Amino acid sequence: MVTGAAVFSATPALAKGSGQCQHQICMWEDINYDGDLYVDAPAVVGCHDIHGWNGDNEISSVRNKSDRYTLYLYSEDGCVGELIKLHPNHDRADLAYYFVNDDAESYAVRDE
Ligand SMILES: [Ca+2]
Ligand SMILES: [Ca+2]
Repeated sequence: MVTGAAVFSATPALAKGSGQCQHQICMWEDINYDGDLYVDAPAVVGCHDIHGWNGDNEISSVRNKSDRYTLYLYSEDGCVGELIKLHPNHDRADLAYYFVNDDAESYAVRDE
């Protein structure tokens, strides 16, 4: 696990051109922060929907750019069914590596 994570964490710099987002919580359709940017939102504490038409069950890479808040992804709307947790200033270039690719339907921002 640790070895694989190190390999993935070395790649984000290459995807910088397509991987830009304006706010702190960012989720893309494709791995390596590419494809459609379905979520580009400020880190507001609480439960938030990923849009049901463009976003639900499509998220493949995620960034939590907040230096304070923790991000959780859930398999169902309403923050039900926790998939993965991202500490502040963490990202995941390929959610398939964590067996949660194309599964998220909502997310929560928490002050922990
Ligand atoms: Ca996807
Ligand atoms: Ca949703």
